[in-house]
Amino acid sequence: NIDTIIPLKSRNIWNKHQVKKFEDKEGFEGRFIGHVETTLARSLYNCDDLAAYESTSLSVRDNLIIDWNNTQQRITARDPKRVYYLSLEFLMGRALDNALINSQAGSDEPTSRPMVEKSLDELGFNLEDVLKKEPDAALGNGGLGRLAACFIDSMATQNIPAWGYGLRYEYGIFAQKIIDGYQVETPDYWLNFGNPWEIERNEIQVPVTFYGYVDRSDGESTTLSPSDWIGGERVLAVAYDFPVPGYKTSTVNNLRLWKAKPTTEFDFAKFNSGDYKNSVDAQQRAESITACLYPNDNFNQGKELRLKQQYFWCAASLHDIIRRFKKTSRPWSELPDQVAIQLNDTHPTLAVVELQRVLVDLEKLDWHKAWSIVTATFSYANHTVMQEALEKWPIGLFGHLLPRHLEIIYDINWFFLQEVEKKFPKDFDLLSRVSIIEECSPERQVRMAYLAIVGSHKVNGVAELHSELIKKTIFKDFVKVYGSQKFTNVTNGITPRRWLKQANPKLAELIGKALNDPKQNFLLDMPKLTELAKKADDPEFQKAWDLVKANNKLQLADLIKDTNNGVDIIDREHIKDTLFDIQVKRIHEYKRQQMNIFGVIYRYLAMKKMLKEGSTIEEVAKKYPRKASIFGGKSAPGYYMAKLIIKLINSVAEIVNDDAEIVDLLKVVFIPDYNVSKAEIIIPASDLSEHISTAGTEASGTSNMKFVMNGGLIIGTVDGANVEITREIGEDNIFLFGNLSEHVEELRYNHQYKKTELPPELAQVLKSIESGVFSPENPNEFKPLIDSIKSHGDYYLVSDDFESYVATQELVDEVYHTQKNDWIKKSILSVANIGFFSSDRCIEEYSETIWNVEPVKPET
Ligand code: B1H
Ligand code: IMP
Repeated sequence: NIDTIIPLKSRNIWNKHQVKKFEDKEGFEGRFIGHVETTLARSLYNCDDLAAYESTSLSVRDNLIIDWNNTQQRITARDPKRVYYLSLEFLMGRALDNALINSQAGSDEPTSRPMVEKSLDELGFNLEDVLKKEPDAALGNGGLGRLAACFIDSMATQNIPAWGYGLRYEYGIFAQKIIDGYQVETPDYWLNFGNPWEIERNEIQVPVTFYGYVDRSDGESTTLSPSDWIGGERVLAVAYDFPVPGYKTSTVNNLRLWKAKPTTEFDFAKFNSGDYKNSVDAQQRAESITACLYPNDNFNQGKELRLKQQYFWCAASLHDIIRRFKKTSRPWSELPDQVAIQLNDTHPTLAVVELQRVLVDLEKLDWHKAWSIVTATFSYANHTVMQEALEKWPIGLFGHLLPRHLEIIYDINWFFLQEVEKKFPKDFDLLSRVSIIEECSPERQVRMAYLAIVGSHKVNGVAELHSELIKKTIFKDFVKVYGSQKFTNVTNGITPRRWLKQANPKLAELIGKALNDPKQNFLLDMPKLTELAKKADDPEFQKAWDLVKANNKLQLADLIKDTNNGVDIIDREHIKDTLFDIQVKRIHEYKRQQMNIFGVIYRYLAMKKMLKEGSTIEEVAKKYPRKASIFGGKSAPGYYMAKLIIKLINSVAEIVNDDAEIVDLLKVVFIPDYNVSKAEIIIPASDLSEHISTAGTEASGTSNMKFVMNGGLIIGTVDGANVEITREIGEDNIFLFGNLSEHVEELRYNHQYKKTELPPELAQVLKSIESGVFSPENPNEFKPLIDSIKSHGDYYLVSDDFESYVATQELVDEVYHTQKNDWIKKSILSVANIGFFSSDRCIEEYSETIWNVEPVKPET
């Protein structure tokens, strides 16, 4: 249609100067130097690593933008159904290396990465050093945000017409410093040097309104008819676009993040009263909406600013989605044929209400017609059953900020409860249990998860166990009301481009060779890895496999040295026979880092006891061979117990690492400031990783998949995706232990109402902590951790699982140190069968069973 609007003359000039992608070294160098000299206004004489990073990124970005334009035009022309993935978190990490790996049109041309590497080398730069200049885009807390990042990679790779929508926080998740063993948070001002990956769209500004009142002065209208919301505060949402390149395709999708800024409207009332300063201040406050990511994982803090963030983002995104839909002049009834909106947890649930408001108040649709369009458009993924994470908003706070939306929620609830009452007459208990409004003191609350269920056509959990659990627990009554077809499962996955090829290039190469696939097309079809199983017993292949792991462990040793003021903790001479036992994830009592560190203490005490009773160090080494226990992860700033766990780990490290008696047989490390870039170094270096949550608490976990994809084995509980990982790779290749989720309730009951004994292993550990072995100056320091087990009901069941945990760790030692070939074989077989956990498979499942969308492939 462009061709008919634009005059031939203009089109000819445009075509003559068509902007082209660089395709070879020459082309790259031209772009690179051009950007250094004009965009950065620097020169040959002051081009440092930072400038090289910026200029390389801008050059690669130019290529991506050309593909982005083509992708968007193609999609506009074909006008297919599109997906909008709404997530308050996108934990992207660095972009440049990923763009270099992904951005190559055909599957046969050499990857652009080696070419750029060579070019930079000749220009006097080292690619690895240049890559390190990029700050992490850490706009997320943990698994939920990283899942969003993996999903948009897979959607682009599979040519799904999809956009991500989120917030452009000025500050990402805080940077973690460890001072005297304690976590200290410092702000993450990631935009300090600007950001070459974002395209500021100053032309796209959406006004968003808060507060105010609903005007019903006509006396005619009801809450169900078009209503006038007279807003109080107004801010603008400005779009920032981030290109999302697919792997081995020219599709480049878009991630649109919104930034809040003041309107240029002028408050005359304030000005006339001489209050100029205050009217400027009020405007300035607009920017605070997108200043900062809430740093809580699996925890709902309930702050007004968070609700403001949510509405700001939902209103701006929906406005954009609707504007695009309207360009095609279709009737509203076709919206669900053109648009699928995916809610990443309940955080974007206001979008449901906002769409209903737009349809009823602004577009004047009949309430019920509007509502059937809304529910056909949305789908909701639940990510947690943790009570403290479930979003609820006090109606006072809610109605003050969004008065019209609260009315709409009451009406949604009213019709929903009528439906329920029709099906289950007089079941008043059921009605109050499923009501979107919780009647509780001191104040009624809006239950966002219930609103998300009622407003969606599908609800899914993120691993089989979790999806079954939500049907039996938190959403049980909704299964009764809707039947179970509305509830489904899509097991999480991870992108093998970042988590195998980028993080572990040597392993990807080795696999490519073994599969006779040097171009690494298996990264698009991970179930192909099963072919690897044939090589599991091949001694040559085992040796090569082990060598890759040893090198990755050396790289992690370098990182550990860097973060430890240049002091080596890991003995490089013995790297191959030191078991790297790693637990990196957010610090949370339910993830049970405390159980891990108790296990380390148990081991240390047992070693000391042997020595004391006259064993030689060789004898000790036989029972407790070399091991490095490595931890990493952030605690929410206000989470006291999690912070105490970090301190305990660091206190134990100090004592154990300095104990000359045990001569390097055991090392304990806490790596500060765990983030995506560090994960890319840490994960490929693991022999064993820990996924030991109390059964039924971890919805899925995704790092478990990353570790296995990199040839690490798992010690884990029967929880989240561990269950399906076991099914895929075989139970011989995973170390499972602990109580099952169906017993958790009873065990908790026992702790509360019956006398339970501590297992002797744990009693011994707790005694040593209480006696001040790890905190001589303050023996009481860790008392709250001990009390939570001994006196407060041991909610996370550490005492119930500790014996089997310790016993399983001893089995791990035995296999690793006495049956190394067997260990390597397990490692190869695990990788061979991890294909199911590619996020490409997730996107196929969502596309077919929830979104009903199809790929739009580029012409070849
Ligand atoms: C997960 C969260 C989460 N589940 C609230 N829920 C938040 C909840 O800021 N908040 O208020 C932030 C995050 N995060 C994680 O999602 C699960 O714990 C993991 O098990 C799961 O793998 C991941 C992705 O599905
Ligand atoms: P939007 O869908 O209006 O947000 O546009 C996103 C991008 O898609 C634009 O910047 C264009 O690159 C492309 N696009 C949108 N509409 C058209 C069109 O009518 N013809 C060609 N390209 C379009």
